[in-house]
Amino acid sequence: MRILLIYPNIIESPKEISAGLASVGAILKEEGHTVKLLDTTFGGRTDEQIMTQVDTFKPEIACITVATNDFKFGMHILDIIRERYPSVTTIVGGIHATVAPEETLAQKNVDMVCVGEGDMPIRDIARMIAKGERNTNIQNIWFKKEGKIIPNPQRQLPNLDELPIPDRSLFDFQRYIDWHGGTATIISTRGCPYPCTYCVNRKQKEIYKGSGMFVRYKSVDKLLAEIKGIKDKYKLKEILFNDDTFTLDPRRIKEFCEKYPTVVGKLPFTINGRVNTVTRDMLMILGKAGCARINMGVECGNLRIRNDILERDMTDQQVIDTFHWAKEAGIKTYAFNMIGIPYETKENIQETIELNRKINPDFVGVSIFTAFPGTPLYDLCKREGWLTEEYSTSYFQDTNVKHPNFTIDELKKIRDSFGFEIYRKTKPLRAYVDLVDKKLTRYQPYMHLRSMLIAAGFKRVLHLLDKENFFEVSQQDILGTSA
Ligand code: B12
Ligand code: SF4
Repeated sequence: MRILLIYPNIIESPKEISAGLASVGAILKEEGHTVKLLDTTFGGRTDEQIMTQVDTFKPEIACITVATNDFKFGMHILDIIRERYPSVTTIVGGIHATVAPEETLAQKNVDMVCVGEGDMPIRDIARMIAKGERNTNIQNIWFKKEGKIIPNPQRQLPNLDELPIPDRSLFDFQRYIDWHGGTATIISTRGCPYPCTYCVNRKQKEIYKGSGMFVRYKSVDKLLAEIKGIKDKYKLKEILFNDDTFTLDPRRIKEFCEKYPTVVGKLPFTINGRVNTVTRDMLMILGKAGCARINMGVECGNLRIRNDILERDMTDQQVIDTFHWAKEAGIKTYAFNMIGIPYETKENIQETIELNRKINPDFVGVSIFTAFPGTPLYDLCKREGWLTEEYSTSYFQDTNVKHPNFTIDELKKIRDSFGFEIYRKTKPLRAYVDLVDKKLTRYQPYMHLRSMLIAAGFKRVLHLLDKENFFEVSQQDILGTSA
């Protein structure tokens, strides 16, 4: 079958492949299908540009991945494809389809929705369509029949070692690596066990209840073979693990760190950690193996907001110690923060600034709290009447929450001077550059120019001029909050 995968990516920065589509694509290719990717990450977003690609392929199945921010654009792409190719079967997967399947299936040109991990479900769907069969009993797949939704239960979650290696060749992966100044991304686990109230993992855990272990790891040997394969095929300088929380299993980390230098060699890597999963010993081992940076969530300096509202369950001392140990281990640190959290006050934000000053991270990121569907904080904001719109299309520039204690302009102002406030005493040059950059990033043409400059290697030039890597700070900022 001719299967078109669609990545309706619209965010300006950072630019990364969809590991989900790479996984789904690998399965489909293994099954012998002809697979092509339509990727809007680097442009080509007009109807004409999209249809030119579609026309050269003439798909029988269109598979799209959607997150909340690109849901509307993704649905628009399906509309224009369906208009010219009425018999194409359309399947929607990804995080938004998983947390909002009814809404997704209610869209005019959506035939099926994949709830949760799609590796095996897509294999079954493609087999069924290829045989010309009609069966609405496929686990994970929700169908539409005579205007009614037919849900199906979840299947057991797959063992990651039994899945094929994600097919990065569907993407122009070298272009992504170059855009990131030589960084290749990889996922080595799926799932995160923590209950943070703003994160979709909590909902996913609920959806997968009874379907086996939610948190799964690629075995160290398989993972290293995958990294080695990427290193041999592409030109890169660094690996970025996009795992939600890389530091969950100390024994696995130990094995990974023992083998990484021998199998992969001297290739620095960045991970996401969660303060309460990281020990001093672990950081020492990671540092020796080549871990160049660890990203960790601080989120809020106020204990009540951090632990009761966000359910982060970590003390100030834990945060301070962990950032300190990372420095001891020679690992750069990146602190994720949020402002505009429900019930937060100006004093609480000041506490966040104070805590960041204490830990003095090498990089700092802050985002304005956005409520994502499927999370307890989304339900809270909805109940309280704080949602300005269901979804925010621009997580970085805007929020869908109207905070009772702040106007959106106030929050933007605080966000723009957040880095400045933290670094103004310790790193004044970086503090001022950060301030200017932040003020400009609200203008789309600047964001565009900035993306182009990063892609053209301007970041490297800036690094030479400024050892404090200020530009990196603002770029990473846009990643938002994770572990
Ligand atoms: C890497 C990453 C990114 C990368 C790549 C994004 C991408 N599209 O893959 C970049 C940096 C671009 C990014 C940007 C953003 N991200 Co992000 N990101 C992640 C992260 C950490 C890992 C994603 C991943 O690779 N997972 C592993 C793969 C294997 O899983 P998957 O993509 O879900 O795919 C599986 C299934 O969903 C399904 N599937 C997926 N697509 C399809 C399609 C079909 C047809 C089928 C059948 C199945 C299927 O099968 C796949 C394999 O099992 C996740 C957290 C997470 N745990 O998922 C956050 C996450 C997806 N991001 C999030 C957010 C908020 C953002 C931003 C909005 C932030 C911003 N600053 O603008 C943007 C939005 C970009 C976008 N539209 O995706 C939220 C999304 C919440 C939401 N409701 O949308 C998440 C869930 C973080 C969180 N914990 O809350 N992100
Ligand atoms: S915010 Fe981070 S630690 Fe919390 S559940 Fe999500 S990925 Fe896990």
